[in-house]
Amino acid sequence: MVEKGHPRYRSLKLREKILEAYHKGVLADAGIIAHGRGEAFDYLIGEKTRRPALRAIKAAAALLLLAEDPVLSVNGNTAALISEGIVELARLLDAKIEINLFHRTPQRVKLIEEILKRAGAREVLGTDREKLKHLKGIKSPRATASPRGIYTADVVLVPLEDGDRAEMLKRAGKTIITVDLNPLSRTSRKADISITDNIVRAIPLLIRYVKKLKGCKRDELKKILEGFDNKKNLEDMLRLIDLQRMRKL
Ligand code: PTJ
Repeated sequence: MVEKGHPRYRSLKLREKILEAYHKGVLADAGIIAHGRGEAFDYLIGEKTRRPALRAIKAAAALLLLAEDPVLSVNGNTAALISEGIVELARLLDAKIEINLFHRTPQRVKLIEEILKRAGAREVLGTDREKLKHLKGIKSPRATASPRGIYTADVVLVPLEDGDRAEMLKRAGKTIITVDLNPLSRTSRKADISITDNIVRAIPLLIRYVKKLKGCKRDELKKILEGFDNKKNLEDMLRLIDLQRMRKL
């Protein structure tokens, strides 16, 4: 039982959630390690949404609203931490939700589908009832996609994504948004928009921005996107976790 006054209260509560999901079989073994890596980066950024992340969230909201066929990709960690948020975001954007697992097993697909349905999802793509296709003929188990989802999507939100998969999505011509606490990861560097923030903070903020920008004209949304530079934004984020400077604090 974590005490509310504990300085790591929120972080420890997330750990409990992750461990519970792991014991239920929702998470891949590697999901725990990935969470630990995320925790370390979260600690370094001060466990709060920093300005560059907010800029990326605003740009992501604009891009998702401009998209013709947006898809929200869900893996084990995302389902364990923020399934209700994903479902609400999909509803606001009229986007599809697709299960996309790096360590895919029929049992995990089933459990994640149940979680998403319980969270209110009407339809979940990427299950074993569908015949998945390979992105642009890339014959890799990392390149599978639902023919009605990621395969035909123009914009894909892929939180906590593995670098190989992110590369394949780019090779298949997708515009990708990621949420990844590690600004140095291959995924953060490959993505068109990288939100360096904890997914439990980023998705509610993304929902807020989508609601705020929903009434904007396409030109206004395009202007927001034009003013966003992902490389510069990642550099700004890295400067925030400059350890040399932190030591002097
Ligand atoms: O459920 P599966 O089978 O699809 O597997 C999912 C994992 C996460 C195991 C798989 O995609 C993987 O191995 O990912 P990586 O390569 O470890 O990358 C995950 C990234 O997410 C790392 O850069 C972490 O720092 C980051 N991360 C972890 N937890 C969070 C996070 N980013 C944002 N919010 C978090 N809560």
